[in-house]
Amino acid sequence: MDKKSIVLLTGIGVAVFVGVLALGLLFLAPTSNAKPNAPAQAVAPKIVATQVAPVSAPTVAVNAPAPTTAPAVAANAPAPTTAPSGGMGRGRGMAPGQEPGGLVAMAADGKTTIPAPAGSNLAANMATQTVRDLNITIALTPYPPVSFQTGTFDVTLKDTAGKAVTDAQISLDLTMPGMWMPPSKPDAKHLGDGKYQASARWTMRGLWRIETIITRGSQKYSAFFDVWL
Ligand SMILES: [Cu+2]
Repeated sequence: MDKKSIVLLTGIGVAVFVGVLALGLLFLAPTSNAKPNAPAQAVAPKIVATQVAPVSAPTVAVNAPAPTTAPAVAANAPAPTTAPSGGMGRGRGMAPGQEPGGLVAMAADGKTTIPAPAGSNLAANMATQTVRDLNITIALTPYPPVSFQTGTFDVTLKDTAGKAVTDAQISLDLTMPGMWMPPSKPDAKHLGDGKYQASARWTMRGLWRIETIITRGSQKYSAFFDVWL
């Protein structure tokens, strides 16, 4: 055989090999997902929401697309009108797909929730904590927050005597404990009387951490709040 035919034969060999491989893949691929000839119903997206749904909330199998990027969150479940009154389970330890909301104040370790002070009777969209001589209260609107919508963050600052703190600079740092997210650090504007306001878009469902970064003179404060949406 001359060089030319060897090259030609090798070429054909490779082509046949690739062809067989492609064919194999073609047959294998559909079986791993769904049977191509199965009736349409069988192909219907099975949302595997490993979730103990509250009886009242309809188990909505949601927006099927893109299971590769989106976590299996059974979303858009209507918000409970009344939030659980206790600190139990609010925000912490909830599996994806469990009830939205659950705003809690978090300690700086990012793990310990700070229960609302006894008798404070805060609305569900509010949480509060004291860092040194500052009491920081946050209120989220709408509540529970809605993904892909802009949320409003109202921060109220008081000193330990209950007097409004009007001379602070506040910015927020919104992160997700579970993953890296593009930075979202809106500044808050002082509306007067120790009430500051910022807004930012919730770019994703899941557990969010809101850090309120407060500068007052030479003093710096950080207060964390977690919320599910
Ligand atoms: Cu995220």
